[in-house]
Amino acid sequence: MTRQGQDVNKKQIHTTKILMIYTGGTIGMKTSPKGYIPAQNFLGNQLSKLSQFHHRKSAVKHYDTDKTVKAENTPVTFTKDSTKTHSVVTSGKHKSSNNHHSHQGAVPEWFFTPPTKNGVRAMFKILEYNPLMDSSNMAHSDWVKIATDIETNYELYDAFIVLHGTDTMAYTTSALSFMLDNLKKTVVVTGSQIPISQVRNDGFDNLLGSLTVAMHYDIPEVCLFFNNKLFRGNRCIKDSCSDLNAFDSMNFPPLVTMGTDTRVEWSLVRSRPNNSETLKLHPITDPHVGCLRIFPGITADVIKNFLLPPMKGVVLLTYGAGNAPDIRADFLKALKDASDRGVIIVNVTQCSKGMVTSDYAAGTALTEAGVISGSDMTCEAAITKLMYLLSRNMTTQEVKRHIGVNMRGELTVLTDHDRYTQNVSGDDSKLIKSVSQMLSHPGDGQHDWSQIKQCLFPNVVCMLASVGDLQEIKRLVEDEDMVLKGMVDYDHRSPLHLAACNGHLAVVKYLVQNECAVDAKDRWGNTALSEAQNNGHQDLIQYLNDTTERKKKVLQHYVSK
Ligand code: ASN
Repeated sequence: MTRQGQDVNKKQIHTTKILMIYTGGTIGMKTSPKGYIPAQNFLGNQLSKLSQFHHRKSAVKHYDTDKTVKAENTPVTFTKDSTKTHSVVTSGKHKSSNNHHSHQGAVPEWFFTPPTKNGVRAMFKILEYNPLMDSSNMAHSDWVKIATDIETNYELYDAFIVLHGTDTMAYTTSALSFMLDNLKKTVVVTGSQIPISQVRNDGFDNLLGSLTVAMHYDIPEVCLFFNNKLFRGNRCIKDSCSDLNAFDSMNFPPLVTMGTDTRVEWSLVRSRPNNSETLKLHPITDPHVGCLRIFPGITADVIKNFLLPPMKGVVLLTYGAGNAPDIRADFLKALKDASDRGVIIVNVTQCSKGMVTSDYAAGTALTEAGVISGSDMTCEAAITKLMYLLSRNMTTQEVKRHIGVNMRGELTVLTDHDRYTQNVSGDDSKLIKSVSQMLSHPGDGQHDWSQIKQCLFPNVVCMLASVGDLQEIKRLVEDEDMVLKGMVDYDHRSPLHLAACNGHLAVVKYLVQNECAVDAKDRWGNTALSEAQNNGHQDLIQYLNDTTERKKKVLQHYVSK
């Protein structure tokens, strides 16, 4: 999965070719009496002076040894009078303005980073849009332009970086994720809160981090890089306009975290499409969607008017786990009338963490009014998904069905296994409630203790599995009639995950024999096998692989009967 190069000492350097699409945003802005403004031909010039982005020695060496680059691209000149036209193919809506004469000095056509310790370096070109934009000016046609530029240059580059303003970045990453179907290359969108032109800035690290990801790893997704983290693009929100840690992905962990080491959560990365087809671009052409945040006292007239034509799809931002006033007949009728007319209404929570569930009657009433659950989608993902689906040639019923489908990793679909494990999990909230009730009514013994036991046991067994105490696990199973099947802790980690992670083969064997599911995934998508692999427990890898194989054979036998 990596593009890891060879040992640098052996001088075998792997070069990753990257197209950097520069749309605007703070990262490349400069100061003016009115505040930061986008400046044409400015960022490339800044980068060319920074050796982490443009290492002249690497560039010269490259041209001395690699003739192919010369052949397939217009030659680079590093002199002031470069007049060569850029060989990037553009979608043509805006002018591309790189490699120009500028009062700032010449900008190289190709930039070369120095090689990393893994023997990998990037060579990249900047495709600068003209005009550069503050991202608050972006419209769906701009997303289509970016997607078209990726599509047009898809075969020429290994990976793509999009430089973008932060204000609407999460909308763009979501929209790109839907439009770019069958994506097999890495697309990283980044920007900054402070321009690179300032002495203290976050643009430098964000850009270098994005380059590091794009040059080393094959992550076939549209991602967003910010403050040392790579997120899935359609899971992010901008949640701070002042912190450098401006983005978060509350319902899905980062794909990559950079500290002194770089940690890639491969089990979370979407698999590369297994086909011989190339990228397919499905442009967003229908912007007739809206977003309505409910609040106490919102009138039915406001809702009715909001849902009038030309509105075709609406993201309804509801309270908590997808709740809305269920005793207000006028409110529900306004939604139902619109839904019956074919307006698609998607339920997304106003909370930044959590998902729409059917736990409350106040949520179920919305379902009865024709509102569809958006699960744990961000508002940005839900809006762009609606636009995308409405732009495809689909019936209303098909659009409705696709809202709940996990198309690009944008939402969580609860499986039966998840639902089952929720009932037997050591969920903290249930535990705390039981303890608090027991403390209030100590005399009421038997009932409270059984509840507490039910909540505590999964956590206790997980702890015992992680320290390898097989004897105590056996005792609990026998004395307490405990069922291990489906047991998980608050991170959906089963005792099997913990035993595998810590290398306890005897415990693992016992748990498997007692129906702990080998293929169960924890909150981050890890299985017992991936835990054993990540921690180098060879005996366990062998055992779990054999078990999986055996299970497959039994299944095949069963199916063929
Ligand atoms: N207004 C800027 C933009 O979105 C904000 C930024 O990039 N930090 O273009």
